[in-house]
Amino acid sequence: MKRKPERGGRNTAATDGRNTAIPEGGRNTAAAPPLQWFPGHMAKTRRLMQEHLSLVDGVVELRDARAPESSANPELPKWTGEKPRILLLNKRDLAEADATRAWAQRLRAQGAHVLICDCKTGKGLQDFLPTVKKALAPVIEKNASKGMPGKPLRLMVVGIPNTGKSSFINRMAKQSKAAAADRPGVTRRLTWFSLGKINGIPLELLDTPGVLWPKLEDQAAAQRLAFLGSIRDEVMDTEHLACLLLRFLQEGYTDRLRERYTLTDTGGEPYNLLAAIGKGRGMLLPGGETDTLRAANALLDDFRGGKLGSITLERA
Ligand SMILES: Nc1nc2c(ncn2[C@@H]2O[C@H](COP(=O)(O)OP(=O)(O)OP(=O)(O)O)[C@@H](O)[C@H]2O)c(=O)[nH]1
Ligand SMILES: [Mg+2]
Repeated sequence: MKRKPERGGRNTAATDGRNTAIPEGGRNTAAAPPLQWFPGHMAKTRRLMQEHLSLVDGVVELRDARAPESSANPELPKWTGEKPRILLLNKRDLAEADATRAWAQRLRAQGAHVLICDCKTGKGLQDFLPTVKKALAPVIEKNASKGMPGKPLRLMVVGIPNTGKSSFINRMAKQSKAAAADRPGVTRRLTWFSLGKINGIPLELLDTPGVLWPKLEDQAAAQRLAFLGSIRDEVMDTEHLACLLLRFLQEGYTDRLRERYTLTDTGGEPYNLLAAIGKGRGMLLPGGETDTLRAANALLDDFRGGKLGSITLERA
């Protein structure tokens, strides 16, 4: 279910003034604590995933096509070692097609098995089973040579929060069994799903909760993850985040802003632009002041839901 942000609910830090310094002349994009989100359940999942890796033949990693680099977990290569890895650039419908193609090309050149897909509609997933067959050919061969040709193939589905892991499994399993929703941290335990058979060999997928890593050192990447909704909104200053997104949009997507929010001027301080968006939408507080927190939530929801059109945050 889609959340309706409320005052006093989703992050109020920006409005009570405790969490951010408000520079003279209004809020800007300069001040905010570093973005971090590594709650206890992620630390636990990280441990469990490492333990389960010995049980699987390979890994399916989901990344967000809008930020294929920032949405990669840097710890993953260490854990997976030599195991086959299939990379899904998901949410293709929300990213710019030419940019996604360029990313796929670059990642393939590095030796990865890459698919571009939309797990909401299933677009691109017709290539998944053939890719598994190709990526796991050595495993299939090894099992056969050991006299176990029908040994089930097991893949662990991994990725940072909200990249569409559970949606992917639901699409492939052709049934809605894994809980999926438009917020990070929905899946809370490791669960096996059966996918039927490839050439008579059963295929099983392990759904895992989205994990980040203990310290988001690259704060520019962390901001992109926050824009995408992979960091829980409640731990951030929503207005600050919206201002950062506006600053990015001001650099190449002013047409989208003008169109979506019927603005004539899209320049200037992002906070003033945010206020203009709120004002244009009639988002007012009881005293008549513009409700910039509501405007911030609306902008972030619009971006995440593709209402501003397809936008890629980083280029290959
Ligand atoms: N537009 C679009 N939305 C998608 C796509 N794939 C998944 N979603 C949506 O993204 C949101 C997150 O999907 P989930 O499947 O719950 O993601 P997850 O990776 O399992 O998330 P966690 O369990 O929280 O880590 C849901 O609202 C999905 O409907 C896609 O290809 N395009
Ligand atoms: Mg999930």
